[in-house]
Amino acid sequence: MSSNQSFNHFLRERGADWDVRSLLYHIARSVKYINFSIRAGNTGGAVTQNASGESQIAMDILADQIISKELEKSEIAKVIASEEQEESIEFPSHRGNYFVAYDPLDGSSLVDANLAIGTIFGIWESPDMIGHKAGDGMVAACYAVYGPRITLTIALKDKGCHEFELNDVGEFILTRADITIKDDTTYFAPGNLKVCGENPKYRACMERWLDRQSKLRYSGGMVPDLHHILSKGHGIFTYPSDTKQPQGKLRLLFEGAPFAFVFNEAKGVGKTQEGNDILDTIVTDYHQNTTVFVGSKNEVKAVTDMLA
Ligand code: AHM
Ligand code: MG
Repeated sequence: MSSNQSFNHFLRERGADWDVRSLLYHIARSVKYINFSIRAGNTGGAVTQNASGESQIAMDILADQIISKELEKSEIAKVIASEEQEESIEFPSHRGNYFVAYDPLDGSSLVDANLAIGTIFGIWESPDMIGHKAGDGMVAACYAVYGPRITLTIALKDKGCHEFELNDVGEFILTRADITIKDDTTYFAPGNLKVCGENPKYRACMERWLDRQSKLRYSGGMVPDLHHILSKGHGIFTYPSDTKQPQGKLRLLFEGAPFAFVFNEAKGVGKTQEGNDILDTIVTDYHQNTTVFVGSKNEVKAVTDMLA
């Protein structure tokens, strides 16, 4: 689709309320700054560790700072939580009451290889998530893909899933409205393949895809891998648990829930390995992990049934 519709104009027409649009405005600004930094900045190796004990590169830290500053400026986010910071940050003076969780630079280990990476955001109306289902009060989710083109895909509660692209004057322009995905697929993106060594059921899923001559589309970056599914209109991404990571590797609030929300709005699904809705998981910790099975409905059901 070609259009000249700016994302703010489009979202206003879709009835997104002012606070959410204002948060998204600041999120879009942070995505532009992160993009500049990736193109011009330090893409070097590990410098430190994050809250989950994983390696951070300088870009992880810079992206995190860019986003927290922008969300502070918004005066609408009351509490923010980042994959790169152990503690959430509260802004008691902010007039808004929103909670924003974000992964500043997902797939940052791919930066040196010049593969596509992304940023993920979830937005909730209530500032306190602990003890609630991950989907309770969730009003929006979005993610940016830093690839040959820079895209921002935004899903709003009951208002669909839409893609915008950064143009050469720094505006996000609508490229695809109302993205939907089909129930069946011929694409697969199998994360954590090493699980095949310890879990014969996951190996059986692999063999099923090979027998069906499904097409492998896996980059190692969750954001571009899931954007592939939404762009092609079908697919499945899987990231099961293993003995070292019994709850999975990916984070519930920073990765699993935002994408489950996006896929629900696109008529797909986001499930755990047990076949439950990711958005029904009770939040006990901002950094808790989840297994992730997202994409085309029938395919996710077939695979989670096989793993049961
Ligand atoms: P990150 O948030 O530390 O970048 O980790 C998340 C990434 C996902 O993008 C990707 O799907 C997954 O880790 C791949 O992990 P692995 O290569 O360890 O299986
Ligand atoms: Mg991540």
